[in-house]
Amino acid sequence: MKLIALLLSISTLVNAQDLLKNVVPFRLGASVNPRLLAENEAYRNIASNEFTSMTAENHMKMMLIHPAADRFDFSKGDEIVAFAEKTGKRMHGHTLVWHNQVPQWMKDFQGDQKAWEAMLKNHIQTVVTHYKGRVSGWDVVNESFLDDGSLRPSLWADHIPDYIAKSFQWAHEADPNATLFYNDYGQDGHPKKMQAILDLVADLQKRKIPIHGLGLQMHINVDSKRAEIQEVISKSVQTGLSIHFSELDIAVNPKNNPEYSYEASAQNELFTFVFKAYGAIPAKQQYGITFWNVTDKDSWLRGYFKRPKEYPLLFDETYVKKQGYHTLVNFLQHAK
Ligand code: 9MR
Repeated sequence: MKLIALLLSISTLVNAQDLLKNVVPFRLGASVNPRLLAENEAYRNIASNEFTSMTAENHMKMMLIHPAADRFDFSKGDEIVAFAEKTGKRMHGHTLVWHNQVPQWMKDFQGDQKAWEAMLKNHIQTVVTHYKGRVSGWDVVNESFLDDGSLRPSLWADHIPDYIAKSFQWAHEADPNATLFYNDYGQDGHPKKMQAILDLVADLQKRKIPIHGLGLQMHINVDSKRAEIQEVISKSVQTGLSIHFSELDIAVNPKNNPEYSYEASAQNELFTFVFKAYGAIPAKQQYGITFWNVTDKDSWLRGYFKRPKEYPLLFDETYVKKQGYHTLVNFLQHAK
């Protein structure tokens, strides 16, 4: 009996070593959907077993969490936080201020600058206070720059001068212990956007505005240029801030070819490159790597772009680990 128990514990240990989350020294996350967590056991098991950090894919965004001026709806965000707590994960908050997924009542809002500021401040502080102590970090401001580096026109840019700095300040007042991120995509290939983000960080740091991290979304594809990705990482690391690869996926069929048939090798190599590059970041700046969605089946790229033949993640549509998962684990085990 003792021998069987011993063999069992050895095999658990060996299997545990095969989990990606166990071969990386940083947090490994995924963005999740509360309906799938509640209704789909295979999805829930992967979310539960494979990750050490969670992000709400949609349910902490303005439109869903603040549906009317006088009403917040924390129900789905709370479900995700409860799941994260029950399964021992860190919760990352996404996102307080964005030009997208804004409720109609905000679009219709009327008032002078002071009224707009009070409205946004109330939004940020109510949400951050609700999750205080349960959410470790926040994407405070998301996607404020266009690819050419100019400030993106938005409700916030239109009505609140210096809205980025103010948002960080308000979030910090509500939870001084939260790690506060500026989050964006497409810095690789868009050097002016990257520069605008670096200039923003330098400006905030100079003014002692509390910014602690940069989220590099990493929605990349098999044609993304490694040298550009590496440059973005190096420049971001030089800010001294925490670095989060906050929404990683690697599209294999970016042009939405309906005849596309999945070929894994370029994607596997790029996943390995991304994890290797992240592993080279100083440990104290490693907030973690978060995948955007859990499996190819629930990837936003399939739904949002109506691209059925897209396979951007490490689990396939039957909830099975892909070759890329094993390649990565193998690489990381030997890289140690
Ligand atoms: O994955 C999200 C998708 O379900 C929503 O329809 C979409 C709305 O724009 O937002 C997606 O998530 C985005 C994230 O919040 C910010 N970075 C880009 C992500 C993919 O579009």
